[in-house]
Amino acid sequence: MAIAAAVAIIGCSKSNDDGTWLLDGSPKVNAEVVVDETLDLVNDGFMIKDTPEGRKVLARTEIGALYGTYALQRLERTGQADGVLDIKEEPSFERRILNHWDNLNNTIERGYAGWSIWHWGEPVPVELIKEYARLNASIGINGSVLNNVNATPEMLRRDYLERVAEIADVMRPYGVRVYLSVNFSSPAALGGLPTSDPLDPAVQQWWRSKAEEIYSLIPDFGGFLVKANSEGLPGPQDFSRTHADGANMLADALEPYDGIVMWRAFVYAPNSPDRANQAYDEFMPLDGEFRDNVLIQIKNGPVDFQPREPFSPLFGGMTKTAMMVEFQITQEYMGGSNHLVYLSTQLEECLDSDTHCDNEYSTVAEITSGKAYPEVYNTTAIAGVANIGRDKNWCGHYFAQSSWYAFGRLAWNAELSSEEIAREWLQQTFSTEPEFVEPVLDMMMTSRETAVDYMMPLGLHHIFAGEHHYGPEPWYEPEGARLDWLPKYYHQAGPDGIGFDRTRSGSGNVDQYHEPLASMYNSLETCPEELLLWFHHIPWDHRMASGRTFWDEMCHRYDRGVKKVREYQAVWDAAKPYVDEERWEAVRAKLEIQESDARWWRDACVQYFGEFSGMPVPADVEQPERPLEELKKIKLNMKHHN
Ligand code: GCV
Repeated sequence: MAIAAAVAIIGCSKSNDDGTWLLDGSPKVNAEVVVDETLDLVNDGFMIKDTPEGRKVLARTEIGALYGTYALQRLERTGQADGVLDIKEEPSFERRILNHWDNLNNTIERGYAGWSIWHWGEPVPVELIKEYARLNASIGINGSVLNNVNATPEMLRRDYLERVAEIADVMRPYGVRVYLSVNFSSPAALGGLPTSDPLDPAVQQWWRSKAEEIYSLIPDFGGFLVKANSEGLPGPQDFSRTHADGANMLADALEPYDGIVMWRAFVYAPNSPDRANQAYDEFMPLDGEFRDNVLIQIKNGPVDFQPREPFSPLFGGMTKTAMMVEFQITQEYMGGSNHLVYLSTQLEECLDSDTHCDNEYSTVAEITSGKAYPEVYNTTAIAGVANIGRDKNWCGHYFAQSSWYAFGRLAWNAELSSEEIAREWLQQTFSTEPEFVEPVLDMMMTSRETAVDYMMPLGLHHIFAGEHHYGPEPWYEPEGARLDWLPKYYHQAGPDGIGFDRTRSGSGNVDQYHEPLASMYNSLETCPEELLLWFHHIPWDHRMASGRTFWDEMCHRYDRGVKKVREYQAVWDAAKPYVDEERWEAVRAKLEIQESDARWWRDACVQYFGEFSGMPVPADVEQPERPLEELKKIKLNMKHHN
């Protein structure tokens, strides 16, 4: 297999007027590339060395050589290649995977950048997919789940599999393997069997034959991603079997081909007293019961990709089962492709979280990269829900590319800092001028906290509009709705205060964490302020570290968020000389929307919650512009389920 010749870096992508991409063509690195299978390198690692014979990129595999070439190019472009280089890099996670929530009709669930790049039902867009694969290779991403976890059984139909094989052929030279999401009732729905019971021999045989068929078409097929018994999707529990029964049956079918099963822990039953408790409650009893080629794919937080959540307690809990983190790069809960939110700091916060499990290696990154329990991890993986579509700039917002980029970089090296990732992205994308880089870097680095402030400060969560998860609707309560899909389930606002009591006198969720976290979260005195309403129900007049009452503090945070977006607008205005007109104007226009949305959030939330607190918006913050009744009438046309 030839190494893919062209080198491009996500940051260098730039659209022209007819919607095609001007990608930087060939590698401009000045080095000899050597592939040597005897080198002491893990996986697709590489070395960059200055030797008496000149600069060399050394790798054990061709893909490793490709990664090394991209890495050198990055160093050159960011002005870091001038000294003597002696670099060795090996990936933190073996499988670095994008999850596309793309449907076979080319829509994308929670996608904000246009239709699916796979162009289902149309000729395979070879050049587009090559570019996509090349961008991924430039940051080390080596897997794509092509279809939505809300998977239709049709995905496994022969004609679609042939199509998947064509896509796999295009991506293979760039080291990107394909995976598929599967629907658990495929044997019945697609295969015509009377059941999809995982313990039924005919069902097991159906999956074995399907695996054989897939591997005959795609010899390096990665494996299955499964959402089962979650949000109405079928699963083993429909047959009174466990998640382990279901996952293991699929794992056995894939095992002869080294395929893996990524079994999601995103499960929650309607009307449970605390949704945050459920994944842990369901999966902990199954710890150790999964096959070696199963990984439990767990969202970073226990509920659902909220602007801020604590890490999922499962990461510290399971010691006999391989786990992987799932992040959401698409901004379902952070302004779609309209808001500038650099997600790297959120990813880093989770990866660096110390679970305090009983092991020398206890952070989420250390556990899921297999350091803590190496005997349990046959392979390691990390996933990000893609924010990619057919839009000219791939992600709908030029800065949303930075989150895709950061996911890849952190998946490759979980120890990188968000700041160095942002800096290199800016330098490659826009300009290396410090007058540009430093203020824009600061904007990126604070952007997630800013979004938390103007949407859900101090541990608030899931108070989104029921229909679209874009704007605020803390009052949303249609008749007959499922309780845990209502904002009030999460904010619990009343005259006595606000917040979800997950302490020992509430849902007890704190005890899913190891000490000292459990007691720290449990106590109002020691719970970090940014998670206060996640763990506590707080009286409105509770005194905060700032000396303000809780109510005043909350209003200040909302207002701070709005003001910060205005600062970003000024930063971007000053950045004009360094950015081409098209991209500058596109980002400017999006910041204008973001500022208006931030006001919408602030004004809706302070007025709505003010009805419970009975307290006025403090005089030293900007007063709401539009009355609550007017804001309640806003209905966006962005339909999708829950
Ligand atoms: C793909 C949330 C989203 C759903 C998504 C689900 C999941 O509930 O709103 O769109 O479904 O998470 O991760 O499975």
